[in-house]
Amino acid sequence: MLDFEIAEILVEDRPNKYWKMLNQIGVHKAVGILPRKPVDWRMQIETEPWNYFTLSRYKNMLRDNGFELIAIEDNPPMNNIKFGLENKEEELNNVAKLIENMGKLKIKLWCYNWSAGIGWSRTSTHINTEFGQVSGFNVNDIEKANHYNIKTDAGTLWKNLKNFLEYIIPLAEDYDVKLAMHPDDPPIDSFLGIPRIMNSIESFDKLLELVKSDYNGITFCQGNFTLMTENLSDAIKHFKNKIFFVHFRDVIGKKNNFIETLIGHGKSNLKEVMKAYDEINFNGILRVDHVPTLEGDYTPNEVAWGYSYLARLYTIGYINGLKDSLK
Ligand SMILES: [Mn+2]
Repeated sequence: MLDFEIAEILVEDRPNKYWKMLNQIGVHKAVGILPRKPVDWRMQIETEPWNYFTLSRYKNMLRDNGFELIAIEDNPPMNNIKFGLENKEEELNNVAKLIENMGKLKIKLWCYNWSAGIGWSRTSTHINTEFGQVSGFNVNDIEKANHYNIKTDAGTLWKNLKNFLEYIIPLAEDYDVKLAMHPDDPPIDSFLGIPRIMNSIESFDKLLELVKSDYNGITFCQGNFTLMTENLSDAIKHFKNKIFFVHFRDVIGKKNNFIETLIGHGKSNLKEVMKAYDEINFNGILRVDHVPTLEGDYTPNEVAWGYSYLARLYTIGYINGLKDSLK
């Protein structure tokens, strides 16, 4: 039976009319970020937004405006941890603080990634399509780009990930916060000279074996997993209850060259996808991921692109329709 919760990612530092619209179409849960916005007119930036007080105030702001904060999809700086550099201790302490404070505030899921150096990336940001402006990636566009100035290899990234999980999973268990690894986006072999390791079905199998725990799981970002396999619904059935969090989106193309799409226009068979979630009794958290910007739509200033509201509302309707069709 399908029993998942739709939660929307809210990146703004104050309520807006679209939050109300989300409430009106039945979305009352939120995935949050770390609230880094200036807190007063001196433009004083929140330097440690993983602290209890800051997270608590953020959670209250969401609560007072119709949303329960149930997940955080953001992290303190982690590059030193990922690369295994000497000054990683401070970063580890900050991640530990985040997990502890999330636990105290009953925010029970943390979405993180192991993309070292460079996070999710696109080579084009405003491609006009029949279904709005979308982002895309073409590896040819970065052929001549300078490489990142740190050398590492896949083995080192795996070793550092194992060390990290051995340190953080026991804390996550104590504080009842589930870890959900997001794939490298795009899931290519290396990016500007830095290997990527969370980029295949097999690599996620390996992640789950590294540290066995009910708190070690996956963010099933459909837009990435559909670039790793020809059969997205089989991948869902494969990972079963290790899928803690779903990013619902779609793409056209291959991992070296793709564009994002309005839901229903991509390469995945979404009806089969929803049936697969039904079959595994998915009861985690699901959010809409990147969407096209429709004409005149509003995209929060806090994010680059892909989070305009009208197409998100459209996608939620689409998801509810798929879900209802299985009742
Ligand atoms: Mn995603």
